[in-house]
Amino acid sequence: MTSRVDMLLRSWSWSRAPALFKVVLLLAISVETGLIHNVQGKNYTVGADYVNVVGNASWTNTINGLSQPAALEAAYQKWADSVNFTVGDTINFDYERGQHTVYLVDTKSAYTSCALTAGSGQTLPYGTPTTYTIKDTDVVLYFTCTVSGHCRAGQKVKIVPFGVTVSPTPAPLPPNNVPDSAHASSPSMGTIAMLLLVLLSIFQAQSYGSKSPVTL
Ligand SMILES: [Cu+2]
Repeated sequence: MTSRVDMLLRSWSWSRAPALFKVVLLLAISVETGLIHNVQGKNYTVGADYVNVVGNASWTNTINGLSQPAALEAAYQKWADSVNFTVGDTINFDYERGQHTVYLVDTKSAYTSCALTAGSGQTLPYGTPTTYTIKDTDVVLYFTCTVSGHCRAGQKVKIVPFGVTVSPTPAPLPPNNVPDSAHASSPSMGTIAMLLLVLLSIFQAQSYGSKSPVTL
């Protein structure tokens, strides 16, 4: 089965490939296989597209300015269930400084009852946005806000990293809910590069084979 393509590729050797090409190819493979991707992690904004807010700050104690505790908590939980968090992923809490806080609660009971006493957790330092990066030791993360009444108003979210927490009736995700790094998917450059590399390895082995035996 010697095609014209086969003959063409036989004349090509990996060892003769330009160094830059090899670097690009290996980089593409690293990205595609997740070696680089996992180190960077993905960014997720809490409540994005699930919690309707005035403005863009989706870490809030109201829905469109109205207090709706049950609906707000449910919306945050739906958002959390729509994401598969893993190590290195960053959770963004988007809010105006002074309006809210991000409090990582130690226990489920403190989270459930909003009993946020001293020592029941820790406040994350403010940032634009305030962030939390998932660690490999994380099991369940309980987040809420320490501003008076906000926890009871439904400003709380439970995040289970690594868990398969797909909601039974997944809401359709608007395009802008997709994390940035996920936009560049489908048959990507990395996939194509990988196929090329496999092909080249085979043909290189064949061309060596004419001089000395090579086992694949
Ligand atoms: Cu708040």
